[in-house]
Amino acid sequence: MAGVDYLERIPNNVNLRDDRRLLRALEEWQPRFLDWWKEMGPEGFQANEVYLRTAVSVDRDGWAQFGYVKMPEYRWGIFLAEPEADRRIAFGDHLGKPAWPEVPGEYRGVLRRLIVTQGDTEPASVEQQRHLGRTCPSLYDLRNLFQVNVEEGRHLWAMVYLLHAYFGRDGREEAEALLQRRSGDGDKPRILGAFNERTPDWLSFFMFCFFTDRDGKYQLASLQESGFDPLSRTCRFMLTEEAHHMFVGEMGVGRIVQKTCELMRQHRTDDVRRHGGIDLATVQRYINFHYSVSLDLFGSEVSTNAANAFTMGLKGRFEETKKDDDHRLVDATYPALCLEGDRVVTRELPALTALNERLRDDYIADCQRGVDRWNRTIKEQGIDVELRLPHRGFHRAIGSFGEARISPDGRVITEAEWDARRREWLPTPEDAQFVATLMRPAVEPGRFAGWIAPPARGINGLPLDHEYVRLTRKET
Ligand code: BYC
Repeated sequence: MAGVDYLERIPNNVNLRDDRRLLRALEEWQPRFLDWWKEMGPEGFQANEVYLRTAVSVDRDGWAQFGYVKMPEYRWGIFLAEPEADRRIAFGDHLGKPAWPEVPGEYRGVLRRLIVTQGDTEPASVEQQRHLGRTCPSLYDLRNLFQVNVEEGRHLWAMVYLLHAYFGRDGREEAEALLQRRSGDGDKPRILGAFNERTPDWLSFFMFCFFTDRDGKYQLASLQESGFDPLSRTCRFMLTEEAHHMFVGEMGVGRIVQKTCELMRQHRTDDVRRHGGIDLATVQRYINFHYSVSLDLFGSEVSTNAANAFTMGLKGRFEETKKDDDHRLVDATYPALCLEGDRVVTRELPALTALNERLRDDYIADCQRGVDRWNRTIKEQGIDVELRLPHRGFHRAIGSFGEARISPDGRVITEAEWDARRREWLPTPEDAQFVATLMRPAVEPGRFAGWIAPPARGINGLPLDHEYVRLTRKET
């Protein structure tokens, strides 16, 4: 095992016991984290045993151990991937120099901002999802929700460790503030837009895991390239956990689509609402919403922040080390879709300032692969409908498209057309009300709500009717 110390109050593989000052600071933060978890984490179920996986090693194989845990007793801790011997900075002005074990003084502010922005999303998502347990479609799904939640909690720990260990007093203050902001709060909202939206039902939850957690994958993959080695190592390990969250999203939506298609065939109708299913038109509107707010998370098409973070060696591109260019991009260009008057055109932008757009392109291609798999499910059922990602300019708030109205098929449209058609394109209050009527808990082992198909297999080789969350004990 790669040295995770579980005997300590804070499990870790960073020799915390040898740094008394840091240990004390984190031990002071720990009860405040637990207070936040109890106040803002999953509502109810805190006294129930949940079949969770816990990290016991950062090795590629077998880092996870499965067992029943009450969520407040989950072993949140600090796990960094193993250091790479003689790791070098792979891009920007410091290309080829040894990776930094400490924060370079001149980049302190920029680096802290990146870490705080990343850290802020983690508790935000737990807050957004806190009421979902009450309406779970099965014990299997309930357990997956809680697994995602505790791991987002651990990702908060990962960023808080960096703030405490490397940013002194400012870092400690930022770590406090991460527990003070609240998703959707008018006075102290979370930093990024999508993390202040509501996740009121399980369709939204699965969409969030598919689209918004996938932004996490691409942002973490870019931060994993960082010249600041502790950030790189922590992101490398976080990415192994992130994969499960996207799996939950893709399978969740896929299982809804599967069930919808079964109902369409059985009743020979598209209107499966009458039969307790979620019609594909509604699924499409939820895709349109969650995809567009997640696209905003990549920032503007042209960004000097992104250019600076790259040039400074703090945030690279997705799979930076696999690219065979000069990794400096000073003279390079990158084609990007932009709004010019009332037309959407492709322009060659300076590659450095177009880094957000490039990452968004990687993300879009990845989303498309998932949508293709959902469409295969539909086709296998002999149904002639295709789910689609809307145009990247649709329903955007950040970047040049934020200034115009774009239809899902990429036309610049008038405000009047937008008003007339937005109900076709985005979830309506009636959609949300309908979906809410389906949200009735299915909590008997092996039972699944009528709007979602069971998964192909259970967790860790266990059967589908396993009691993944023990509800025998009274909820708190
Ligand atoms: N909402 O230069 P620009 C995850 C601000 S998800 C509100 O275009 P930049 C997870 C921006 O801050 C991954 N504000 O943007 C998923 C800037 O403000 P200032 C989270 C926004 O800096 C599910 C201004 O607009 N990680 O892990 O190039 C569950 C101009 O912006 C938004 C990260 O995001 C927005 N959507 O890029 C749990 C990585 N977008 O400077 C977890 C760290 C932009 O004018 N963050 N703004 O005050 C970053 O790399 C960058 O900050 C961003 C923005 C990519 C977010």
